[in-house]
Amino acid sequence: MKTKVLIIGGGPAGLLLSLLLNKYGIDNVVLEKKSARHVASRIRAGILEPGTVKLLNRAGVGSRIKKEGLLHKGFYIAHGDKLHNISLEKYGKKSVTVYGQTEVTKDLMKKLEEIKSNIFYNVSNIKIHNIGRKTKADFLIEKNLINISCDFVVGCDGFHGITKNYIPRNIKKIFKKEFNFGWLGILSNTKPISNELIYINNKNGFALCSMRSETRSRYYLQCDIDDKVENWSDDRFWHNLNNALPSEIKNNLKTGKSIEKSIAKLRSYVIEPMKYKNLFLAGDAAHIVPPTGAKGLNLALSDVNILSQAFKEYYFMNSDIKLSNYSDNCLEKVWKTQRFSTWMTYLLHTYPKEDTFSKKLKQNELKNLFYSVEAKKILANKYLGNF
Ligand code: RFL
Ligand code: PHB
Repeated sequence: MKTKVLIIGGGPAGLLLSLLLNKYGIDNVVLEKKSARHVASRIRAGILEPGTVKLLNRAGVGSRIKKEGLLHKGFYIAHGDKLHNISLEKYGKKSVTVYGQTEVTKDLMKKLEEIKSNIFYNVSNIKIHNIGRKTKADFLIEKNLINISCDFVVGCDGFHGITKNYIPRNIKKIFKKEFNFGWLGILSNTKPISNELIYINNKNGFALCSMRSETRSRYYLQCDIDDKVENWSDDRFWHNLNNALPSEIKNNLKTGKSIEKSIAKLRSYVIEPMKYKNLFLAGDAAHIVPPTGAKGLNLALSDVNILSQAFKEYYFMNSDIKLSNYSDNCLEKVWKTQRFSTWMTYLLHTYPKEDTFSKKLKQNELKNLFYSVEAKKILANKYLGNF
């Protein structure tokens, strides 16, 4: 087999890259480790920035987002039993769209199937050879060994992928920070507590009331780093969430059986550079941000947008300038996003062993946010993706 761009990983980043390259007429192949069914059922992100919606529209997968996505003109921060509204419309003149990553993934898979693009699922043992020139890869599908040669390899294989290991140790720099806590998330077919998201900071730590539709809710609670899902019955979850809510909305909480429950450890991670010879990294393969600002998916798709344009310029305008600048271009936004997501995480969580001085500083910063128009303007614009 032969292709121009070999994409490892068929999550949202890999699928969108494939779709954009197909749109430009650039031959590509996607290799995904899991089954199509598994990929289409993972529960992850929920918030799309306006720029991400525009990009998905341009790729031809915007119609269901337009029909089913919920436009949110703002969100709330709850602190000290009070709800404070952060208006995206007033301070940033735009809205975010609530539309699950699961649905984005399904839309991309459907479109790629329609155009008969080359995606292989259940692939294992991918090995890449000769990075730089005459690059080849081999992989297994149901015990069959398949060889493929390509011009470029793109690692869209997420945080646990293999492609980043092909950047030599003396070239790559890794910047990482583990937060000493996680998010316990549940999904339930219950009416959301509010028509806008509520980020909560109170004495028990962080909680988040989010949603996937008008009848499906997504809630999170801060948990210990090594807590286990088995420790959390639905009743315990609803009880603790209820305790975290400001009094004025406690009565609105509709509880029910959870249809998914999982724990995500919070971490920040960046690899520099995001390219090595003809190998490029995009999305979670190159960077992880803590989920507090809802940025991971948006950032992953932004990388892919930049990379697809660089390939277009390479194949149709005979220029590799954008490919050469890919890493620097992406990293600028990556670090701005890290700064925002780390700040939002710091502001809204209770850190283990936080001293009273740090707690006071945090309360003061939250107060400043609620009463300063300038501070709200900055937050609203960053939440909208205007860095
Ligand atoms: P993915 O989605 O991890 O996809 C990687 C794909 O690569 C495959 N793979 C391999 N394939 C072949 N060979 C191998 N050796 C492979 N190893 C792995 C995997 O099976 C998978 O299909 O990365 P991608 O595409 O870069 O997408 C990134 C996003 O998934 C991620 O950034 C977001 O989910 C982060 N995130 C959020 N982002 C937002 O923009 N808004 C949000 O509201 C938001 N909420 C969240 C989040 C992440 C969370 N968790 C789970 C940490 C909420 C949570 C709880
Ligand atoms: C979600 O709905 O999963 C979600 C929403 C906002 C965040 C993170 C996750 O900041």
